[in-house]
Amino acid sequence: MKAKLIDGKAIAQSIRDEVKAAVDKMVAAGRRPPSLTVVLAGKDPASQVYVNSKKKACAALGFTSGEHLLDETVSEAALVELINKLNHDPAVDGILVQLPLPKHIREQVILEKIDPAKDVDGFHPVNVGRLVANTPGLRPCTPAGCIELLKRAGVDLNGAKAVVLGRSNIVGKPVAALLLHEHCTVTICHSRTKHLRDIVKSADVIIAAIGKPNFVTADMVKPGAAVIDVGINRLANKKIVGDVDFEGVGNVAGFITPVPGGVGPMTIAMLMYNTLQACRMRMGN
Ligand code: BQF
Repeated sequence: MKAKLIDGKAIAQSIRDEVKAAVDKMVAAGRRPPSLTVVLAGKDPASQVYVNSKKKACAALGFTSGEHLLDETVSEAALVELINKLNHDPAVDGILVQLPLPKHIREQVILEKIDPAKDVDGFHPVNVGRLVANTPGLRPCTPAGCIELLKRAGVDLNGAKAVVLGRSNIVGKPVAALLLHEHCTVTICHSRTKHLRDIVKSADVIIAAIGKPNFVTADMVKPGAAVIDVGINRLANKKIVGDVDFEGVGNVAGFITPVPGGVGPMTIAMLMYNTLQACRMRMGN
């Protein structure tokens, strides 16, 4: 492999160390630590793993955490009622509703009920507006993690051509906005894009968030490009792979993230960072 490996696990650990240092200072000054409450409806095994990682991360940083495990048949009204209660609870800094929600619940209805000041996933329309306007607010964790990986690996974003593969509200659209604010020239490609391979080949920075194993191959990558793989795909043999052909692309790219151990750990680290920020903002600094 020619590319420099961007170690998401190590970078996520340094961010968690920075957050922990800030929490230790708060507590030494006599204040309570940040607190995160996670709401999980149903028993999706991947969601259960994610919720447990978030609880573990809270404990390791000295945050307090709460958990509401609801039956998958929970009504939209009952979920809204719980969120209202958490919105009004002064001991709760961050509220995270684990996605995906059961199919009978409208995700957008629920996300709009969360107090924007406690919206540590950054999905409330108010925080989406702040993201697009580039004003202070809580940023979505996975997109923010992608930017931190690029910056801490020393990738020069100023004037770079960035191509985002995928146009979801959770990754593609917000990461494109963040790259724009870092002064990239940004193109979003999706399933209807014409000449996608040529567009990707022109990129200095590639963010792959489409959910197709081995979608990005070496012939689509400009030599020296930085490749961030957001994909999490489970193959028939149970192996987890990203959207990028890691072996092939690793011989052409300048920087590449692995899966697992790339963007995934950053999502959790940025959630901890957002919870600290939400706590500080609510305490008035
Ligand atoms: C790693 C997520 C899709 C849908 C809902 C570390 C995570 C994943 C991978 C993790 C994700 C993905 C999370 C690795 C949280 C990231 O070592 O590669 C951590 O826990 N994630 C989620 O909460 O909801 C999702 C992906």
